[in-house]
Amino acid sequence: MKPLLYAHPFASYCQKVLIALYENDTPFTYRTLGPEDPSAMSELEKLWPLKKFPVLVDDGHVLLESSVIIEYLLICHPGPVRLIPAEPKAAIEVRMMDRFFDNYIMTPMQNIVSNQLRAESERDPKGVADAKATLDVAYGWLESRGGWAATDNFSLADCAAAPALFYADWAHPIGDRFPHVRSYRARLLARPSIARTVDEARPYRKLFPLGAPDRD
Ligand SMILES: N[C@@H](CCC(=O)N[C@@H](CS)C(=O)NCC(=O)O)C(=O)O
Repeated sequence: MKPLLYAHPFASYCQKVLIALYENDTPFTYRTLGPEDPSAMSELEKLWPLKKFPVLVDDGHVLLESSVIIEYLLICHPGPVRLIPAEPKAAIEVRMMDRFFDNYIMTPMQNIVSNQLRAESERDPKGVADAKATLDVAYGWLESRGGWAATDNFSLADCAAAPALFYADWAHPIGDRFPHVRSYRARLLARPSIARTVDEARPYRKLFPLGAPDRD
């Protein structure tokens, strides 16, 4: 049986896992979440009451959390692209950067986006200002490291970075003072597995509450 992935093409954490699947050409069944098929969301809720996605079901196991799902795939459905280096210290660096992209790029980006989805009376301008400030510090820290990899040693951290930087640049543009981060984002978007996730999400851009920019 192929693994079953509950996901939506426009959702950033789902793209993170889809990139890993596409990198290794891993066969899987895509259970698309969305209003067109409410039964998929009911199934997801039974598996994971918090209804966060992606969720992977494989061989009787329910896997939560994008990073854990990717680690699981590397063990149970390995392919030519290792995504986590065998060398332990290099693996720690990759996991650290994965946490960086999730916690300090993806999270503030999601905060800005979810604020915009709320009713006007429930919006939180201070929360948005804080999220933008966090993004600027995070962009600056990444800039000081020269961006990240996106090379032949493509990794879990690049899987996390791609959707995080993709949407963060829409929510709070990566300014000219961060040229390494901008070029890293462009390198990521040129990679076939990532370009594929961007293309698959294109029909849903109208869902982006800030208005998707006419680029990328
Ligand atoms: N830490 C989780 C985050 C998952 C997450 O926030 N997913 C979003 C979609 S990108 C979601 O479930 N949104 C719906 C919701 O929050 O109810 C992971 O790494 O998988």
